[in-house]
Amino acid sequence: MRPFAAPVSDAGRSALEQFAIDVEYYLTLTPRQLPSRYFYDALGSALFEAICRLPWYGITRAERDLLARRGQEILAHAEPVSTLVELGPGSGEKLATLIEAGLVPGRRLTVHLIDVSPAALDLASRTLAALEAPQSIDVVTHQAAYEAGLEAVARRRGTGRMLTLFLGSNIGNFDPPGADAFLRNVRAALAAGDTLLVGTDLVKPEPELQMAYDDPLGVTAAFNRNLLMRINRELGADFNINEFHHRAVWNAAESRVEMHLVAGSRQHVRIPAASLDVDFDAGDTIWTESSYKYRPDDVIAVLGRAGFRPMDQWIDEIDGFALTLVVAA
Ligand code: AVJ
Repeated sequence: MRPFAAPVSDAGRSALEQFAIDVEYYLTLTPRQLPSRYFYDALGSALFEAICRLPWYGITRAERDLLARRGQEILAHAEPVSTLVELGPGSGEKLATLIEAGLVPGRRLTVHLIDVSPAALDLASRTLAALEAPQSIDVVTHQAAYEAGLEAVARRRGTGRMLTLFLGSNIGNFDPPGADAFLRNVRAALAAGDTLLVGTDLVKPEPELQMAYDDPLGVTAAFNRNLLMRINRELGADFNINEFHHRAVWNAAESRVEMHLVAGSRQHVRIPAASLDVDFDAGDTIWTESSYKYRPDDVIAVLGRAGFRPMDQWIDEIDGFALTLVVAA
């Protein structure tokens, strides 16, 4: 196996300039918000990896178990696969699990990893390099947003079938119109016959969702509050972190867990790099994340609207998690 890095990055603004622009825009909305994609600086990514090991957060474990137990079946449906693409590979462990579970020996495989974080791309590449695979695997990394990365893959893909992975319930961060639009763009970057595997957390009893997003160790709280640390560090702001508290709520009407940061006292915050001053009263909130939860049929429906036909669905009943395999129609 011979991984090589070929970063394909977005042109234009620097990531820091974009962060400042987004902070200015989202913090002046009503209600105040911050985009959840900014959780993942180095510390935020490490905190997320810790969340994945918490006994109360079942997504990662359920998905890994399904990939290990059903990987062979999944890949058999998608055959003959010559290209694997993962949107947001994280540590690369889930991809490695799938490859170990059932790739055809001797088959040449190209893996494209798409992520905005160079650290994630690095880690995932190394995980794949360490894999004892029965065939040679070429790894191509794309430091880009999912859609831009997929377009780059579409331009340089070889012949043969492509299986794209969108795992970890990352789709849960899109609101319903956003999920529709995103999946249509994914479909547009694929060829008919290509397959897509989507991992989705399922609607489950509220106490379980509450524990998953407000764990007794406070790791999720730290993950949430780290966003303000990042704004302090990168944009020169002076948020008093001690005075912002983590809150997770299940919004049943919208089928989503929301995370908020709640000001514990009055606070005047300066964010120089975003040319912004914000006043908080005690109890004021910043909405930092939505994690939409699906029913198994909802997943098929949203994928159907985007131009995919269902092939199979595997469900972990204990943790309430689904892997859904569809084919581009
Ligand atoms: C990575 C977006 C799937 O929504 O469950 C974990 C992020 N937020 N705990 C999720 C997260 C709080 C996670 N996703």
